[in-house]
Formats: sequence, C-alpha cells, structure tokens
Amino acid sequence: MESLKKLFQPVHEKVDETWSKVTIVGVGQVGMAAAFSMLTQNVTNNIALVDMMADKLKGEMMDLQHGSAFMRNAKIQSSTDYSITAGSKICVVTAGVRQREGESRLDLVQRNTDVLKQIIPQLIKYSPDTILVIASNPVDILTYVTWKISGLPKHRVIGSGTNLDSARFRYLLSDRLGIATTSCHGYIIGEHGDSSVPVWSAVNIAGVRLSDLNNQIGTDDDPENWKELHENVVKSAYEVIKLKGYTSWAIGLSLAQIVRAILTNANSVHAVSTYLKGEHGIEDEVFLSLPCVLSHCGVSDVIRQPLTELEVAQLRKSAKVMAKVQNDIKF
Ligand code: 6V0
Repeated sequence: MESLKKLFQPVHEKVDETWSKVTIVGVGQVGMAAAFSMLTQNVTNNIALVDMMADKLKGEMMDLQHGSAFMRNAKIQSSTDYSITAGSKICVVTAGVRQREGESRLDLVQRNTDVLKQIIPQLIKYSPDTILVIASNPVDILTYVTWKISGLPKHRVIGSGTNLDSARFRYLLSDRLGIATTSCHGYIIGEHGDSSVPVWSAVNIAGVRLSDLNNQIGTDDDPENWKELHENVVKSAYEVIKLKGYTSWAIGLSLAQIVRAILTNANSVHAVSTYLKGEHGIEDEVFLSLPCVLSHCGVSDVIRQPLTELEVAQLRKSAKVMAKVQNDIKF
C-alpha cells in the first residue's frame, strides 16, 4: 500500500518469535478456558488454536483477538490445518468428546483414542521437539495412548492428571480450615477421578501435618470425617457437569499452571500424570499422577513421597484398573 510507504521506514525484517509458542488442540470449553488463562496470566503470548469445526474455531480466535488490547502483545492464530502449530514448545490436547451426565471417564476411552490417532502424528510432524500435555479424558489412559502413538520419550508426554483434583482438595481444605488455598498443602495422586488417592499423611499447614493431630484422618474411623473432603473432590466434577454442563475454569487454570512451569523452567512440583512403572511397586506400563518436577524438559523427576501402606495399595489398585482398560484399546 502506497500510504504505508509514507508511514514506515524499513530497517530490518521482522523476526517471527516462537520461543513460547503453545498449541491448543480443541477449542471447546476446556481449550478456551486454558487459552484465556494462559493469555491473561502472561504464560505465553503466542497461541495456535486447532479444531475441526472451522466456524467455531474462527469465532473463538476472533473473540480472543478482540481482547488483544487487554493482553500483552498476543499473537493468536487458528486453523484446521496443523501447519500453523509449527515450532510449538508445548502442545496441549483438549480435543475429544466429554463426559455426559453420569458417564464415567473410562467410558470415553476408545472414542477419544480414535481422536488422538488423528491429532498426535500431526503435532509431532510440525513440532518434533514439542512437549505434549494431555487433558482429554480419561486423561491417564489417554496420556498412555499419546505416549504410544507419539513415540516420544516419557518425560515429554504429560497428563494434566490430579493437578486439578489436588487444587479442588486444597480449596475444600481451605474452606474447612479458613486458611488460604495456597497455604493448604496436599496432594491427590493416582487416577484423575474416581479412584484417586488423597495423601492424608502429607497434608499440612506450615509444615504441621494434620495426621499428627488426628491419626485417624481420612479413615472410616475418623470422628471428624475428613474423608468427606476427598469424596467431595471425586463427586465435584460430576456435580459441576450436572449444574452447568461441563467443567472449564479450574481445568483451564490448572493447564496454564503446568504450561507456565515448563516454559519458565520452574522446577516446580505438580501432581501430573507420568510414566509410573517401577514406582511404589507398580508393575504395569501406566501413567498416573505423582508429584513431579516440571521444567524445560517436561518431567525431570518424580518425587518419592513416603506413603502409608493403604495409600500404596490404593495406588496399585488404580494402576491395575488402568492396565486392564489399556489392554482392550485398539490402536
Ligand atoms: P467440548 O467443549 O466438547 O470441546 C471439545 C472440542 O474438541 C470441540 O471443539 C471439538 O470440535 C474438538 N474436537 C473433537 N475431535 C477433534 C479432532 N479430531 N480434532 C480436533 N478437534 C477435535 O469438550 P470440553 O472442552 O468440555 O472437554 C474436552 C476434553 O477435556 C474432554 O475429554 C473432557 O472430558 C476433558 N476434561 C478433562 C479435564 C481434566 O482434568 N483433565 C477436566 C475437564 C474436562
């Protein structure tokens, strides 16, 4: 354009920045909550969105782009073509069918495995060095499926796992104790969802372990019925789905936290789904959550939390459930 020649005196060609590029596959409730959290919390300013519903995808992209004035230099692209994902440091997969009211996460396995078979090879093709973060449910099994399909080393395939369950747990602890959620420390490990394991032995406020104050905590014999908190964590996704049709904000924030930890080489600890064969006597090739150190490489370490016999038994039981479901998957 002639008028632009009057406005600009070119000095150097612009550089295309991809150092913090994040792809999000699936612009549904979870994908968009994750994109919004990442952009507004300055986790990244470079997002590529992919979905197979072209109109919805364009609409979501435009809506976010119109918020650019309230973000920091955001670059938001979208396409049904995976070439726009090229050079992504992290690819977050939220595509798939979601749970219907009353449907268990495990029922979704084969339907979402078929979805991943279309998506994962495309992501690897355009970003061979990427780290994959899976949110689609059932997340632990689909993280295993992604690991199998992608051929990536285990540290680069991560499931959002029980980072969300742990956040819900900490919120409920906070609500009961009247202490900020960020000051209530505790982890839920194992399967995201129905067979998740609350590590009561490690729940603490400022290093004071609640299990030292109440040695029945979390058990059936506990007169204070702390077990109810974990039961409420398990029920909470079903309850939110029943009330509003889906869950979105908390998982979006959880994904943003995981992506931030990786992009900033934080070495921070989060309960995410990782390859667990050999940990706590687990014999099968399964992905389940334990507290993991997240950094530029993905998962650099799994934290060896001392667990009670009961907690280990529950974790192994989850692993067996996962392995049994995995055996029936058709790749
Ligand atoms: P949604 O709102 O239906 O969005 C799913 C999106 O995926 C849609 O836009 C689809 O068009 C898209 N999609 C489907 N197939 C493909 C494909 N082959 N290629 C590209 N895009 C595709 O679902 P919602 O966002 O609510 O949930 C997405 C997934 O996240 C589901 O599997 C949920 O069960 C799961 N969740 C996981 C959570 C976790 O803690 N890990 C929490 C909440 C939901």
